[in-house]
Amino acid sequence: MRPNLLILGGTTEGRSLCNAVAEAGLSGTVSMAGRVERPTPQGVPMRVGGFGGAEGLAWYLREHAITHVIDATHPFAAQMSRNAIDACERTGIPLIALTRAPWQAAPGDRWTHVPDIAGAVAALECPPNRVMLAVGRMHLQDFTANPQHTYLLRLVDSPAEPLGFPEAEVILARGPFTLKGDRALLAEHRIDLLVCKNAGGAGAQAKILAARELGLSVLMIDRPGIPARPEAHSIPEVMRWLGHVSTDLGV
Ligand code: 3Y8
Ligand code: NAP
Repeated sequence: MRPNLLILGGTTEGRSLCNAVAEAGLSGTVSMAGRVERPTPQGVPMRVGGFGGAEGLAWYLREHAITHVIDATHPFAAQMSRNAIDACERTGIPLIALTRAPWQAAPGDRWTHVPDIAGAVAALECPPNRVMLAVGRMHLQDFTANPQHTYLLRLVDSPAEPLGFPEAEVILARGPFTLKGDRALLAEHRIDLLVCKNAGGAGAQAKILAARELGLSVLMIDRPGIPARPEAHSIPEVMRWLGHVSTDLGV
């Protein structure tokens, strides 16, 4: 039985894995939730949209004769990761997560850790600042609770409806981002405070490095918990796992 992979994508590392899978001549499909209007091509066939919970994912795995699942989703895509663990337990299909370590503060960094989006909103109950919200679109409304700040919002797609911030500028951009670009952005908008998720990886890290150089304060949103599952931290590690598990499966 030849390997037939399902890659749960949506990250820089996920796209790199898809390219490695294509180069290795392996059969695979990448799955996206459909959060943005035009997902970036990933080098392997793509499916878009939810599965219908863990049960729907288990059905998909059986129906499409998937032999391996690689969860390369973003660390904040915790529900998708929980469903992948559940569905692979139900079906007995091997699962590995391609994860990236959380960013760590360096000496001199001015980070305040908060446990979640609500913690970030609570921490913004403070005198007016010039705040860059680099948290995307899905949780933006939560931040309208603090209208006293002047916001810079970075989004992938143009907002479909008014965002509800009295003072906000929107820039449309899709990462991966660069240190030069993010440093110029933060300086040009005279940002005092950066709010971001601890995504890890390189694609979103530029803003952290730029904030460090500019001596800005950072509200760092820590990751949601995800149950234990096998993890890899590099593409070669996943490719070895595929080779190893494929041998076990006699493929
Ligand atoms: C649809 C698929 C690649 C992948 C690029 C990574 C890096 C650039 C940085 C900032 C932070 C944010 C956001 C971000 C980054 C990578 C990676 C990453 C952060 C795309 C993509 C999809 C999404 C969904 C989107 C979310 C949003 C989050 C923007 C593709 C471009 C803020 C996360 O409008 C919306 O609904 C956006 C939704 C989930 C979080 C949110 O709450 O809004 N990502 N991002 C995926 C799908 O449909 O399944 O088109 O490429 C992928 C990438 N975004 O090819 O190199 O690997 O993390 N994505 C965060 O980290 O805080 C931007 O502005 O500095
Ligand atoms: P989430 O909250 O964990 O997932 C919510 C539901 O969305 C899931 O239960 C599933 O629906 C569907 N879903 C999520 N990822 C999917 C995928 N790759 N393929 C098919 N369905 C998916 O997920 P999220 O935080 O909204 O993230 C959505 C996507 O954006 C993921 O691909 C993730 O990698 C990417 N992304 C997210 C962030 C972020 O900050 N959250 C950042 C960068 C990229 P069903 O239950 O119906 O199956």
